[in-house]
Amino acid sequence: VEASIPEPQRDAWKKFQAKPFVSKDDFEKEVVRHVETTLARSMFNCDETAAYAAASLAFRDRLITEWNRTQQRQTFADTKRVYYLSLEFLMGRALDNAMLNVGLKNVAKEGLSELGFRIEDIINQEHDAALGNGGLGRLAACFLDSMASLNFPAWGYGLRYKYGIFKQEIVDGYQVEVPDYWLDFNPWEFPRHDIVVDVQFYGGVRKYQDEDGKNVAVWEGGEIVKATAYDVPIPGFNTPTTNNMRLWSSKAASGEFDFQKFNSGDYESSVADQQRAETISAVLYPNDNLDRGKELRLKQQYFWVAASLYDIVRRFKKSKRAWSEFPDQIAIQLNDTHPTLAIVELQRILIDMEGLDWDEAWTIVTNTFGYTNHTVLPEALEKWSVPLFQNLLPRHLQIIYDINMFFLQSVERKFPGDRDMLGRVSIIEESQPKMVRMAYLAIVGSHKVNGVAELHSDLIKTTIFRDFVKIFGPDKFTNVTNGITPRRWLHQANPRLSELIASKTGGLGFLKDLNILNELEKFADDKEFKKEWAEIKYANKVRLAKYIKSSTGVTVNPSSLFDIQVKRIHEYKRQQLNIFGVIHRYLTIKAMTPNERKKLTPRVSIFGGKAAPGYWMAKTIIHLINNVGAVINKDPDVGDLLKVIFLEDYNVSKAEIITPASDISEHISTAGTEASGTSNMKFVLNGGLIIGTCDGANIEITREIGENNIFLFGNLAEDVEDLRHTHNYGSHTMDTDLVKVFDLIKSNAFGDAGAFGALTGSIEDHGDYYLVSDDFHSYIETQALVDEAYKDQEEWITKTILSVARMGFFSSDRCINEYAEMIWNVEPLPVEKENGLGKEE
Ligand code: GPW
Repeated sequence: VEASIPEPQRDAWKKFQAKPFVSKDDFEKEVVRHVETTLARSMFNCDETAAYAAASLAFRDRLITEWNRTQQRQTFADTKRVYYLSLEFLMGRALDNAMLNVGLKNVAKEGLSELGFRIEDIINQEHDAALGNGGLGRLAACFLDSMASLNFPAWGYGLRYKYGIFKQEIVDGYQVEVPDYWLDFNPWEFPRHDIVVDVQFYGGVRKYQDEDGKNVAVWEGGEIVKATAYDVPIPGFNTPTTNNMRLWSSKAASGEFDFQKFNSGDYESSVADQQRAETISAVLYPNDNLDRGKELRLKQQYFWVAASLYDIVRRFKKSKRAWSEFPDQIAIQLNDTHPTLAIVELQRILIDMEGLDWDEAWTIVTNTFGYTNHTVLPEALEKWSVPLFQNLLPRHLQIIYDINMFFLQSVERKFPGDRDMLGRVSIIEESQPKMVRMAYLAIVGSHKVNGVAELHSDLIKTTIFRDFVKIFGPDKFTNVTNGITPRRWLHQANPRLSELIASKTGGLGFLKDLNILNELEKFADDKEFKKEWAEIKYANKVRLAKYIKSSTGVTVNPSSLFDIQVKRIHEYKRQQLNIFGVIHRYLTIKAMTPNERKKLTPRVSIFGGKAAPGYWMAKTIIHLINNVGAVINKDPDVGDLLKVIFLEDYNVSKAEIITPASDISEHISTAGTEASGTSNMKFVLNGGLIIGTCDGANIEITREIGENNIFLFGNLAEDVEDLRHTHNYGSHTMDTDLVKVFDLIKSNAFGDAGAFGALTGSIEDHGDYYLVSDDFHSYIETQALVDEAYKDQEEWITKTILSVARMGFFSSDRCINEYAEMIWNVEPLPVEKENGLGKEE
């Protein structure tokens, strides 16, 4: 059905087209209208929740108007688009971001104030959109911000989980998980009940030859689940471009429960189908850097990939272009291996549904996809059992076997007789049961593979994907070092710092061209500037201290050195090294005379992060941190010299308060294990220094800001293998200071030591895989250097200014431009400034 309005009537449409508000009065009018109509309330019962809802709806309407125009513009221009497929989008809050990106926060602030509200209180009403675990999901969110801000025609595709990452509560020092039901009221999504895609599962494949002797495969039977689109507008910063994030929600094909069964009294099974279908998009898997191989997860992956590809292909077909032009019009980026089935699904669409031959289809497929790898940890590399696959996606498994056969034939031609090589690179692992190696499938089906920091991209080429470099040549493998959006992580999280920088660099231009920060170098020794700089840091620490007081009851002195480690809890990230270091500091303080203590630098050690619910060792680390805090925080010998804080439920909105308040932050993974890290970038950009290992992006941060401005310690990635070998087959001698720390733990100083036996044992008795003991001495010594350096505040402040000035490289805008040029081959779609775009300075 033609839904387009005929020419003669279009003038009426144009005349009455929605006009986005610009002025304070128009904003207030919209808020009052939403309170009184959409929300059916009035000035007599408008609480902060209602005011948040109305303000958000006012901004959402505005974004949707720009979203519509952006989509029309992009469709009309008909240039190449990017689709970013990610199972996680860790967006955080939308209102503050929307206000800042469209340049109307001050307008909203005054408007809300006239209506009787403080903007901070309204912003704080919002529930985080937490559809992700950690770095990988937040990277996807930063990328969406950059793609919109740079005017790239780009969509994100993901799943609309009913429950995002769980909320963490700490009860008696233990992590307790509480479901995160966030959709109660979500003004930022736009249900598209007209965009529904059928997704098939299970069933079987019937093969036959048609009249022309062509092999035909039909995937039939099984069950159908419906995918409904929910669109979330993504506003660019200071540009009308408003891109789209499309999230799919699952429903039973019938849409309703089975009335037949219901009427015959079979209540339970009448809703069972419906529930089973809705389960697909019900909950985000809470594992970070871990693959558990669960069937429901594979179902999520196919559901999301099939709906997204159907949508992408449908849009392409409207253009009536030849299939061979598909990769000229479309780039699809795979955020890790989670969407790798898209490769198989596109091949299936092209050969089974559209009738292309294999080779023609495969050329299109491989030219369309790019694959980003985010880890070398073996336990995180996805593998699916063949029997499970066979049952759920029988046709896809056949296609994978064909892809593998053609691939292995090409390897055989290149390396005749090398049977070992064939076994090593086969997409099918010949184990019991056989497994599909998703990373290998992603490599074979993409034209580019990238890692996320230089060290990591080198490591994948020399370790896990070595053979593939030999097979495809080195040019297929590249690096795109991660970045962060300075809009959220500087302008939004640290408004005062942003304002100061703007005042010295000629406005907010640095938020779109972060290299402008360079101009700050000339203020690194400027007395006045340093004073303002230090005041802002102090104010941010006061803000965090207040938050610590209100959430934990512990009073911390904002003049202390704030030492922060916030990230998912994982043995490889080594929060255990940090807490053992804290215990060592405690022992040192206890052994000192009161006079000696006076020379110490007071420190607050702040931790935050979630453990995967099934990850016992990570939960043990949380337990230890809390118990150590409980003892130290009330020890009168220690007082303000040391406080230990565990902040509950670390998430994006809390990161916005925590990040600007660090003096030092910890990025201390075992060398070679953290692919990149991105919070390292956030902390430095906010005027904090870091202590870190030579791992991930720490190395490039050092190169950019200078080695005098970072505290590096520990063994290098190239030495890890040998050290592990020595632990297991040579002699394993424990660091003597660490032994003292363990002795204190074992004396039940922090509660029943039995609770921590597995943790200390993993280091003393079970090979110390993460090199905690090997790096302990170097860590302690380097922390002592931090204490010393902090005493010279003048020098410290200069270091932080120089560091910020040199962080331009780590903007996610730089990152997106690299993807666009090296991998996607797409160009931005320039826009003229249109009506309604305020630019606040
Ligand atoms: F295992 N990352 C993450 F590679 O946050 F899939 N979750 C994950 O499951 C994985 C990676 C995966 C992180 C990396 O650990 C971090 O080093 C990196 O900065 C981030 O992805 C973004 O690239």
